[in-house]
Amino acid sequence: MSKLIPQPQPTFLIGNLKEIDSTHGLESLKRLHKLYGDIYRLTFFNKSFVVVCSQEIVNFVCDETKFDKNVSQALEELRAAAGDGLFTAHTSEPNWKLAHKILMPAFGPQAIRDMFPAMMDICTQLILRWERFAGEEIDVCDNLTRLTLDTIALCSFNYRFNSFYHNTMHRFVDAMINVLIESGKRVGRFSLQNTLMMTTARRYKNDVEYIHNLCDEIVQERRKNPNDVNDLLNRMINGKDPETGYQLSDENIRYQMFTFLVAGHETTSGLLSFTLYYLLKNPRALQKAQAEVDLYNEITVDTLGKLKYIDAVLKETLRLQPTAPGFSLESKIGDIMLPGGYIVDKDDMIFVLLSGLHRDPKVWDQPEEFIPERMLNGGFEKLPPNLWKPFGNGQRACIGRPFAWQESLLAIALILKHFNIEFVDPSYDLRIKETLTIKPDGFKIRVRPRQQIGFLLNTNVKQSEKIPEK
Ligand code: FDE
Repeated sequence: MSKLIPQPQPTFLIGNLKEIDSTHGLESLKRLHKLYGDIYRLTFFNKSFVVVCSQEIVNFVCDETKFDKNVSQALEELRAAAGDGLFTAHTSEPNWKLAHKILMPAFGPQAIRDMFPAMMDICTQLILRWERFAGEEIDVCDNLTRLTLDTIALCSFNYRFNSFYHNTMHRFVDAMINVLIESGKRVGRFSLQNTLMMTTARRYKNDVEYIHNLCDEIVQERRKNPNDVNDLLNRMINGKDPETGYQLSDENIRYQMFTFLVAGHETTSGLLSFTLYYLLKNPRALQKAQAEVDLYNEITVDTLGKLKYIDAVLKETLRLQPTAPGFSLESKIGDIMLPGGYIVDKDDMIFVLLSGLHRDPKVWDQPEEFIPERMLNGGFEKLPPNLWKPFGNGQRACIGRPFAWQESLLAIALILKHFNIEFVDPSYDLRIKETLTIKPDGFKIRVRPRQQIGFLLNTNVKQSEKIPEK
């Protein structure tokens, strides 16, 4: 027996648009999850979308023989800047497969290890800056966004934004944020409205152009001064499909660069910010994480693999705050019945709401609590499948996962090794800022250097090793 998917009462023409707060869309979806349960339908204008929140249903839709990534309307809008780059491409577009094949090896284990020195370079800039700001207020997201943006640009394109050396963020960041926010807003407007809002439309166009020009400049520079480094940019420029010999076009390279700069820093900066937030809210976890880094005098690429507790902290943070808050799917085989007897058809966009999945009380014990221990020793891998999906699903899952992981382990390890951290406002309660991704809003900390600091200036002498004064 099939059942009707619950839906709030739609309004003529705009459907359920009024249910969604335009700056806190995710909060609206969470609210509707509480009201309507693990599956509900929303219609916007003439589009229908089905939000799924339980492990049982998500597990079903993660079957790639039946479902594929859906390029949602928000992603469709983003194609003005990201075109058929990996993130915004339909799986059926030839450029998705081509780029996937050519670029995958750039994120393989050896390639990621080779990026360690560049990651360390940028992370060291953060540590030095925080040392100078000891005791002062630090805006966490701002600093960590500088870190992740500079890291992806240096590792992938050997380009330096030098964000830590400027007061304001690079113009690229403003342009990018504007493009992300505006792409989101365009979804909630009639297309005529989008055309009529001329100032907004002009700014959008200028920002996209600025981003593309910057990408083109980086490519031209590399073509003028080629090197044999095995980085992402060289793969984009020189990589060939081994079977067909096809290469990425100049236009597609530009789209991929924008894609990697965006996907490679927004989500990771959110992850690191939420991690510090949860550590501060859970002093015992903070203590354990700090004790773990203190086992090592130096943080090398090999140390990172041994930081099992911090690894668990990152995983648990992504469970509670998946910084890419969901992903979209569609049926490949027409009408299909989901567990519970609900039928979706081929035009329904299915949205996996990760805040629902990651807190599904049927599969997670104490789902609202931050308990990194549950992620230790294979943790959730022993639980039912597809209950933790912060990196998406299957062949369309995140290509940057190992990159983001190494970068995050390194950042958290270095921060905890060198500083004691505290809230500026101990009563701070999590507020969430949404663009396409989520970040803590207004989260500030103070840092105090710990005694053994000084490695950067090569004065790596522990207190106990100092020559005693007579
Ligand atoms: C992807 C991704 C995803 C899926 C989406 C859909 O499905 O729609 C997700 C969920 C994600 N991703 C998430 C994340 C998180 C973090 C932290 C990250 N992510 C990071 C990163 C870094 C980098 C570089 C990246 N990332 C990138 C990327 C890309 C390119 C993509 C697309 C892929 C394909 O092919 O599709 C993604 N990412 Fe991420």
